[in-house]
Amino acid sequence: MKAPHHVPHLVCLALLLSVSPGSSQEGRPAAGGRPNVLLIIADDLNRSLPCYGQTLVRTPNVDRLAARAVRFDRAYCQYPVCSPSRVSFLSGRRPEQTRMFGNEEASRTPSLKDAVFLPEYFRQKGYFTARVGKVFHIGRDVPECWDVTEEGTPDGKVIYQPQEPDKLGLRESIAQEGRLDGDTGEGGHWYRLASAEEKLIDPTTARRVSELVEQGTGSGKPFFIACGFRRPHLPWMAPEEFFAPYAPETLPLPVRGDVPRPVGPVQGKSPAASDDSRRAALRAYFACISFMDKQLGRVLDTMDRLKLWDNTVVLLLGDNGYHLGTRGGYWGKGTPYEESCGVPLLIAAPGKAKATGCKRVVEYVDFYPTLVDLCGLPARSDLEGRSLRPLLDDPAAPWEHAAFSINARNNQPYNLAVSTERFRYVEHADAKKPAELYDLQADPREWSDLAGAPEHAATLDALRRLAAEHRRKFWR
Ligand SMILES: [Ca+2]
Repeated sequence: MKAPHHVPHLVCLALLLSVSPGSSQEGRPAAGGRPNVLLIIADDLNRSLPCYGQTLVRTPNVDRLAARAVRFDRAYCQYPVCSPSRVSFLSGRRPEQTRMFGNEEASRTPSLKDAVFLPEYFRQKGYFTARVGKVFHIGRDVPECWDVTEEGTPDGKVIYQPQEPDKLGLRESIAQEGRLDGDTGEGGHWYRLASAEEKLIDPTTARRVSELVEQGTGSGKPFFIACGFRRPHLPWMAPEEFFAPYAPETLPLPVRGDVPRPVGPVQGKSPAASDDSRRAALRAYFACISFMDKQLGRVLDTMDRLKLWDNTVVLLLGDNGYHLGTRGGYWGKGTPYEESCGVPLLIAAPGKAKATGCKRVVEYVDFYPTLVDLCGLPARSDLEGRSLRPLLDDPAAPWEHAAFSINARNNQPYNLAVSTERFRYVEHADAKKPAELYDLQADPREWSDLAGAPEHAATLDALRRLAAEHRRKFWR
């Protein structure tokens, strides 16, 4: 090794000027000035929000965030089920690459053995990282991503969904319960609670996230904090006050549309849920959105109190969409259609556009490169997706990209959906099932399949080629 006095003077000077103490090594505190990241995931939240036009639902805190954010009107998850969606956007790879097609496997699948997850990368680059609640799927956390990792449950233990009222000691608090009658998808069981808000998981999650945001702010490092709310995922459970604004008789019955019930992960036999039952289910889903919204408000209050908006990127998203009976009577997720793959996404970033919508088609695999870009970390070459920075600067910027979403059967990709600004193309691995084409502008519920319409033959052909290109690249 050369002695320092043998190094040319110019190089020494350059080194001195460009390297500040503590910033030159992996794992050391990042250089100052990097923004924080607050990633907020609401489980099974679809676009039933006032900022997306569903004005029956009350979400003052989502509204408040939307006033600071770009609202993406055409954002798509890559797989419309919890764990495959989350593992995809947290790894920056498509489900065909992660090979995560269900909720049963560990999040670091064999295909992700060498992958660096999004929060893991931020941690490596000197961020204080923490998660509370359902970020990876329940019980499928990746501990190496986090400095602090907590379930967000009142007793800190892992609690899966279906047993929640009993596991939380809430059996006595149930004022009313019900279930979507008829076998219409995932079942739709709901609980109206007489009280006990503070015994629920999401308030605990919000409180701990707020504390960790404060801790992160005082840590001397930028923070990456992920907040995973359970609601509005099933069981639809919330205190009475959140049901009260939604009188059943004021809720419009979901129109089923003259289309076959789509094939989701849960197979139904009879679409014949009663009107009362469907109204009760809709009410419970809306109540759970409002309940989640209140918890979101606690986190946003902390952002206000600590004056963090000027140096924090905030994302709010649903991990997948949710059908509410408007496609052939189906309630649930997992299908290749708009209400299942289309998701709400708000991004509030310092110095970027706010209180506006963006009609460009974006994908959840875009999160990873976007956050790396906005936070000034070294770009990675092993990621899918692209930085959304141009759209955060100008939501109307040119953007010629489609979104690809899949589901799988027997551990192999099955449906492939391609979304463009105007159309959705759906293909089935089963060659006997013809491809479908929908005009989302004229027919947002996708009730009218245009695949056989001569005037759309060129569109169908173009989308078929896009799908084939995608399959060639990613399906095996
Ligand atoms: Ca979900």
